Amino acid sequence: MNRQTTASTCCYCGVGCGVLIEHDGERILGVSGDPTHPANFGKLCSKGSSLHLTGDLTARALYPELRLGKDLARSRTDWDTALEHAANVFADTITEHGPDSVAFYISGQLLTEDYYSFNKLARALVGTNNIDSNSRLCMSSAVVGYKRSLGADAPPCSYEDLESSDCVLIVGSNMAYAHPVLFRRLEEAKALRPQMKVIVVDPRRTDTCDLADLHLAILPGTDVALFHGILHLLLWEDWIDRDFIQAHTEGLAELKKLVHDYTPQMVSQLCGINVEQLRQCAQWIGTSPSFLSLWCMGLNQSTAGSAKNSALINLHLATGTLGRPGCGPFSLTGQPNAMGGRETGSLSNLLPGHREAANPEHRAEVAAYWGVEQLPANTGLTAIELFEQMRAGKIKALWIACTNPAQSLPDQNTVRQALAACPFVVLQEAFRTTETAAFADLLLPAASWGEKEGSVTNSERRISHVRRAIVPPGEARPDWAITVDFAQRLERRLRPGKPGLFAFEQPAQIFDEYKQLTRGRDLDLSGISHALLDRIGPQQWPFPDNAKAGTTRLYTDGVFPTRNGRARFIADPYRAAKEQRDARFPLTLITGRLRDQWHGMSRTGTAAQLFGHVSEALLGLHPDELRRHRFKEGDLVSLKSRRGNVIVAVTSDDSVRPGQAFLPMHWGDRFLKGGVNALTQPAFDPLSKQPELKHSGVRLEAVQLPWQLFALIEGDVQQHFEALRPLCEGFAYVSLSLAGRERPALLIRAAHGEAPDLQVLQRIDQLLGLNDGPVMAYDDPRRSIGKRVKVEKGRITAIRLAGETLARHWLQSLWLEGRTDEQLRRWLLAPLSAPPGNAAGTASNKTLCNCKNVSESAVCAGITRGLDLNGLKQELGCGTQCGSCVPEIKRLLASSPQPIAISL
Ligand SMILES: Nc1nc2c(c(=O)[nH]1)N[C@H]1C(S)=C(S)[C@@H](COP(=O)(O)OP(=O)(O)OC[C@H]3O[C@@H](n4cnc5c(=O)[nH]c(N)nc54)[C@H](O)[C@@H]3O)O[C@H]1N2
Ligand SMILES: Nc1nc2c(c(=O)[nH]1)N[C@H]1C(S)=C(S)[C@@H](COP(=O)(O)OP(=O)(O)OC[C@H]3O[C@@H](n4cnc5c(=O)[nH]c(N)nc54)[C@H](O)[C@@H]3O)O[C@H]1N2
Ligand code: SF4
Ligand SMILES: [Mo]
Repeated sequence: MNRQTTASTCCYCGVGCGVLIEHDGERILGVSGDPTHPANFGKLCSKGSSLHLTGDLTARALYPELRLGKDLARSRTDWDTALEHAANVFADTITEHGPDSVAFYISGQLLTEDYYSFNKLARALVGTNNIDSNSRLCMSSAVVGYKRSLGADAPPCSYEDLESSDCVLIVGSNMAYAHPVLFRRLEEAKALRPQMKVIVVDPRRTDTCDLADLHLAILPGTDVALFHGILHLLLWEDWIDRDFIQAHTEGLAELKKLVHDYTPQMVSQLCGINVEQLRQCAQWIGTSPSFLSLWCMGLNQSTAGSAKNSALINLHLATGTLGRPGCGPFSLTGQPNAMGGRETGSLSNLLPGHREAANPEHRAEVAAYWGVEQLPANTGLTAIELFEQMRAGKIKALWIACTNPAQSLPDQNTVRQALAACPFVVLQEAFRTTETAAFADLLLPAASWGEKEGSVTNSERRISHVRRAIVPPGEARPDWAITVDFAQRLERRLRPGKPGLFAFEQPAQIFDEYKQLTRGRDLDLSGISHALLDRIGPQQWPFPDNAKAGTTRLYTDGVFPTRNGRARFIADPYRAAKEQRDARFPLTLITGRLRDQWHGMSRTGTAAQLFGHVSEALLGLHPDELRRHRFKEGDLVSLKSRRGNVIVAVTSDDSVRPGQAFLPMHWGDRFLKGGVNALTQPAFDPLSKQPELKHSGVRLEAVQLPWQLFALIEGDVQQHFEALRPLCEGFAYVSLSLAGRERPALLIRAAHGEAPDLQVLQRIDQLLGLNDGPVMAYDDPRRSIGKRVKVEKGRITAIRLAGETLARHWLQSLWLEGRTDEQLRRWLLAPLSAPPGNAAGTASNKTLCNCKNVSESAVCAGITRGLDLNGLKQELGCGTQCGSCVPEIKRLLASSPQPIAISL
């Protein structure tokens, strides 16, 4: 076997870590951190280091598939037929209904070259601004924040600022989970300089709080009030930088008038924190020599997202903490190339090179460069508006690439109606398993991580060359190649005889064309090429022609890219989140990320070990809230919002306050019937149009679902998933997950008001292989209770419990340990369903450390034996590789009674 290594980047978060892909040209065999990459210096988190375990080929889209009617199934076709058909439909639609009757919905996970091709296709060839990206759900408030306050969409900082800062404010970001390698860097910096102050502002007590000297658990949505309250104190105490304000800013007078009213008392009440905490926070921000802020979705995903961003930047302007080491407002980008999307202008209101679609001069510049007469002046639809218009029948053809809107957009009932109503939906996807795939008339298989080449920009403006390691599987093709091929075919129909706009054969050519559109602009990267990146490594823009190196920090001279060179204080008043708690919906639902899962889980959901940390969809409620509702751990409840409802199991979670509930964003309809976003709201920020995914008003209702099902089956997980999931459609509650490591298994939990038809159960048994062979079974048809366990070579390989499922944890642990014993036989043959002895209710043991496969119970046992963090690391190995579990181990250490030292 010819083992090789290719240096590339991780395809998950915006930290943009360098990875070394080990492969044989056809298969990826392993990954490790690239020690030379300046984003991570060799480190990877639990997601990055398990990349080679994900991407199960059986879940991949391998061939183009087409259907010619909504009521038909898609069938395999070839690329030529697929793209000719798409070009005909798009051309006919544009001719008949105009260019704005079609739209493109793309993604922050595309490469810069993919983005640029799509953008040129939509604006120059089709002639529409209906091209928006999932970054609308993610970064668009940060884009507006930077532009309004500083004049350009440019994060001014570098990762090294995390190391040199004296005061770091982490607000609306759970870095420990969402940007883990950067969080490791901060942990190390604080260990070296414990005097560094870390403040975390988050309604929940997350793992990120583990590093905090101060945690402000503000009420959801109250950030603007908090920032204004801090500024009020900064002004009052004179903790401001008058020289900086005088020389480099404008607008403080107006803002001063506004924040005058944000007294500590009022702010502490609005935010639900105490005045001392507020004062402490303001003091550290105002008196530390350097101040850095890091933020993410807790600020952006809000109906006040733009105001939150600017109110935070106000604090930097007031204290002059910008443009120097350890300082600045640093927006953490979510997706690996959210930045590239912004740079290439891939939001409906933007154009390449940080230009505006609404600006006639900008349009003329880009049109001239592209060699077309003009670019469209009509306002393009943003994501939420796009799906609303689609539902109303205005969008006749939609092209989706690298995003899963039937999982990730809010108000899924509307979104799914829109997708169903759209006459022609094209989906360019790497995995054929997503929720959106069900709506696709044409499915185009895309090459994915490790299989395609191009470039990405990470949170610190650093561009990396993404290299291909292996050939794409089946007939999958790189995104840019699909887009360019389609564009060439559409060109023949829409611009016959005119010179081609898409003569690209290599991604490097696309990059070279694109970069000229950045020349002379704030992000000037005209000096960068794929070849240069290969020579001198990843670089931070701006990097103009002839530059020797990239730019570490922006605005070091205090000159901002505004009309008069001054940064602007923005005086937006605090506005509460849209859905406040009320009598009908007394809880606020907060959504966010888990440590080991990525979004809709098309990739991470194929690796059983990534379910070890959190194994199923659980709604977190404060213990008091559980008690008030008279729910027990694990009870199924109906969670209702104004838009939809989902049945989900509850768990006790004291990291949220009473009155709040937390549900991870990852569970779409595939893994949890209905999916999280059936509940969330489409209301958006007036400027950024970013929806308020973080907060929705909800209520809990008890449900009577006495008939329960539990099934476990080893083997081809994907095949079982596809066969079994549709059979569960009729049940009120369905939750699927994976478990195990060496022998992965699919797990299903379902519940319903009454027992289903016998045939449904028989079908399920048949698929589980439980109708014949070495199966132990007990059925009590009178009580609709049945248990079946398949034992092969002394090991359990399949389980099905119907009626009730009290023994599921016990059976699952027998399966995991590869154990069968006399107890199992006796239990199986008895009418009793509860597990024997004290095994009752044993919860599944969660994996804390994914890299070293160390369970929570092993860590707890170690703590009881008196081990400290180092002892645990040495003895169990946990936390020694990626470090993602360290905050949690520390929390366990802190919460367990310390062994009493007895001195004699
Ligand atoms: N493991 C993992 N990592 C990821 C991703 C993933 O799917 N999985 N996705 C990537 C992407 S695209 C993104 S955008 C980032 C997201 O990264 P983050 O934004 O850090 O992650 P979230 O968990 O969505 O939200 C962060 C926190 O905001 C808090 N919050 C909610 N409401 C408010 C509020 O009103 N104010 C404040 N101050 N805080 C609030 C939540 O409690 C939550 O802890 O993660 C990236 N990294
Ligand atoms: N409730 C709630 N909802 C949220 C959020 C939240 O915090 N709460 N966060 C929002 C945010 S910040 C984001 S960024 C979105 C993310 O939402 P989505 O964009 O829907 O998330 P993904 O599941 O990452 O979708 C990317 C898709 O691209 C596919 N893919 C992977 N690689 C490739 C490739 O190379 N080419 C192509 N063509 N396809 C590929 C994957 O299989 C996957 O289906 O979710 C948003 N939705
Ligand atoms: S922090 Fe983790 S998920 Fe993010 S880029 Fe690095 S390895 Fe990938
Ligand atoms: Mo995101």
